[in-house]
Formats: sequence, C-alpha cells, structure tokens
Amino acid sequence: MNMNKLIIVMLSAVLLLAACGKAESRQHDGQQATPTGSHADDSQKAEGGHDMEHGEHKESGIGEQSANIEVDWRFSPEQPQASTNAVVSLKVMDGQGKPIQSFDLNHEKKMHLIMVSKDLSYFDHIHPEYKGDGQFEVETSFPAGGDYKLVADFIPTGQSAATITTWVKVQGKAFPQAAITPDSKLEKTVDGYTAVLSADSLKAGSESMLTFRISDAASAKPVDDLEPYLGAVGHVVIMSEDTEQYLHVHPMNESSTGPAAQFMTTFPKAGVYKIWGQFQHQGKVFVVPFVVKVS
Ligand SMILES: [Cu+2]
Repeated sequence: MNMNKLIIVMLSAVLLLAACGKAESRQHDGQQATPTGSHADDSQKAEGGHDMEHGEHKESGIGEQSANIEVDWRFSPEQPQASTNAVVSLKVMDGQGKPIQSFDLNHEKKMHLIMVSKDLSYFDHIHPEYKGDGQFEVETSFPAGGDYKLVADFIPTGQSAATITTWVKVQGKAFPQAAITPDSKLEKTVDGYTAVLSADSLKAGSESMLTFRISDAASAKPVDDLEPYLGAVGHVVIMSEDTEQYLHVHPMNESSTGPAAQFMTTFPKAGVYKIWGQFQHQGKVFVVPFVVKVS
C-alpha cells in the first residue's frame, strides 16, 4: 500500500477539453510558451466537505488516444503519522517502466498534487519538486489519521495531461467523518473574505459556468485586486463525493483581478461534488469550499 504501483490511463484530450473548456487549452499553450518560476513549493490549506468509498480509481475511462503512465508512490515514513512531516515521492514512468524525463510546466508547475481526506473535509494543493529522472518529491503533513486520496496532475512533454491517484492511510487519531451535504446557500466566509458562488447550470454532461465573487468579509467591499495565483486569477479543483471524478479547472479570463472569477467546466455525471476555489490577495492564498449537487 505504501509503494503501490498504479497504472492509469491518461485523461484523454476529450476529457481535458470537457473538464476545462477552451480556457484550459489556451492556458496550457501560454504556459509552455512562457514558463515562469518552475517548482518552488507553495502550499495552502483549506477546509472542506466529504466523500466515501475507496475502490480502484478508474480515471475517466474515456482515453482513446491515451498512453500508459505508471507512478510508483512512496511515503517516508512508510506509514505517515498524523501531524508529522512525511515525504511523498512519486516516480513517473511510461508503460514499459522507463522514467519519463520531461514535463511541461502547467500553471507554473511541473506537477500539482491534490490531497483530500476521504470525507473531503481536508484539502491541500501542493507542488512536488522535480528531481530529475521522473522523480518528484514533496514534504507534507496530514492533519489527522485516516485515509487520504492523492491526485497527481502533470503533463509529460508531448503527451496529454495525466491524472494519477492513490490512497494513503495515515496513522493516528482520525477526525470524525464529516457529512457531504450540498450547501443550501453558496456563500462562504474564509480568512476574512466572502465568496459567493453562482453556477448557471448544474447538469451533468453540459457546460457549467461557475462564477465566484469575492468581497472583503468585514466591509463587504468587492475585492477587485486579486493577485495571480499560479499564473491565473484563481484555480478550481472539483471532486465527486466518492472521489472518483476529479476536475482541475482554470479561469476563462486568467488576467482578471476580480471581484468575479469565472470557470467553465463540465461535470461528468450526476451527483454531489465538492468545489474548492483558490484565490490570492495581498500575498495570501485562501480557499473557499462549496458542495453542490449536479443533476
Ligand atoms: Cu498546483
């Protein structure tokens, strides 16, 4: 379980487009053309919603023109302890077990690693450092015992985006499992900011525009000077409550500075999803979580 090898089918371009819309492909092009500071580690915490079963992650399954990617996950210590630093290492290989050498920068990073607790109440988004020879590494800590899903998101040069996942069991006292209940009101206040989310369509298989409006919680004044975070006005990560569906969405207009940030995505199937919006203001990143029901 600590060095389980996972062979996953890469997300096809079809899914990528479905998930991210046109803004996503434009974004990728832009990133490749103008790489910015590659792999510094920055991380930020959020809080969140919920989820359920383990199970094999069959990623998407829509990958016709996909290549096989294999990731060897290792944890040090092998069984991470709650609230104690642990190193996560990932070795990215092709279908023949040969290390993949080159990765495209995507939003300033060669790899994005999303970590969520099984009930989606914990969310973190960090950036493993590329050590060469297919090897990525990052130090992190988990807040409590229990099962966590890790999602590595990267683009081997010349290939389409890959999303590879694993589960890790963290030793220590677990938090009580939170229920994942759709929010009755899509408004959250976090770290002094209020975010209101509006979604124009929450229908599986059709495009949904997610609009976040950010204001100062104390003054209610709209925040119109959001700062770029990883090269865009915001980032959105979405996971289904069973953690099987994962979407990483980039904004329609990356250079927006707020107060609105718009993201176009397509929910692959009906169900309950947790959405984390990540924004930066005055040098600090904050994360606003929402739970929605997609019909
Ligand atoms: Cu990232």
